[in-house]
Amino acid sequence: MQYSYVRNCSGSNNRAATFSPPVVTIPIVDLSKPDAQTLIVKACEDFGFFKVINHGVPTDAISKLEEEATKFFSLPQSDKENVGLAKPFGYGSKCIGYSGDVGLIEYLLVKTNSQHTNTHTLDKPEQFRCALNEYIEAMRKMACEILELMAEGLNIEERNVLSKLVMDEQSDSCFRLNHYPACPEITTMASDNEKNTNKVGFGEHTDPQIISLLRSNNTAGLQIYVGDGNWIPVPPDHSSFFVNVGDALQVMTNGRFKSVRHRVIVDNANNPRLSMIYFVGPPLSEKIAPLPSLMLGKESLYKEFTWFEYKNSTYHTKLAVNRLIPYERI
Ligand code: GA4
Repeated sequence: MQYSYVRNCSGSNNRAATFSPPVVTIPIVDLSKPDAQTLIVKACEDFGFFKVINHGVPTDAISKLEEEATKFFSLPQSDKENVGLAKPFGYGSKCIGYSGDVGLIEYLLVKTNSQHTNTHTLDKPEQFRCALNEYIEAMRKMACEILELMAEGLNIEERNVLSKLVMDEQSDSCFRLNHYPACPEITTMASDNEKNTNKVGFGEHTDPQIISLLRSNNTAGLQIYVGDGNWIPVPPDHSSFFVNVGDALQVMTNGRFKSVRHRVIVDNANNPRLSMIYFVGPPLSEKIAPLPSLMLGKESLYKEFTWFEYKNSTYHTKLAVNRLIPYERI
């Protein structure tokens, strides 16, 4: 079957072309199986992206937060804004970051080492805060497990070389709730590419952190870039998690793992999309450099930098920019 597909979405040529998209199966890692570590490493090398099943996160923690988030996003605009506008933490609507990116989205971005969200204007702030804390704790646990499996899969003796960054009290992790309102069908004669441009929920980007753990309701929208102009829709699965490799992990593995370019296209005529993402960031003072045990005489592809430096530079870029380029050794 021929599909009308969009080529070169990440830059140069935005003309639509008709061709068969590659058949890409998103890797699935069953955390309860002994081959999990091998599959994780392969998925991070091939896509920088995989789906996790049998994760052990209590269904109750997920549904409680989903319920609270749904209540929050259905509040009057002024109540949502009263929790504090995103700078970068807080409530944001349409505007993402400081460089003029916009999307069909509203969100709540919070730090995870101390709950900075001012929820006093909410009807039941305690309920929301508890649900957030319980969920974030479950994410921290899962992030540790995945990072330890990664280290094992990479044959690194120090099993906690990555997971210790999450456990560190100074870990600079954060969490975001994204709400993409249902968007009525665009009924113009626009090409698929134009329609995609009109319906950007969250523009294409890579995550700057180590890994990100994403869970959404059953509404589609997430797409990953697999090269050669091909964007692959990720079928939603509300009972699983999706893991993104971030820029920091790409550097720590000296380019062996790929930080995945992804975006959200809002194509949901009836159902809003709700996603919850935990971003695993190292302490601000942490040097981001290839792990010595992976180098064995090899040259680093990157100049050394701290997470503080990288994060700062990140906040002054547009979403779509490849933020690692200035740190590449030529
Ligand atoms: C992308 C990953 C996380 O959502 C985020 C985003 C951050 C923001 O929304 O404030 C950024 C974006 C993200 C990367 C480039 C900059 C910063 C918006 C933006 C344009 C919270 C993060 O850490 O980086």
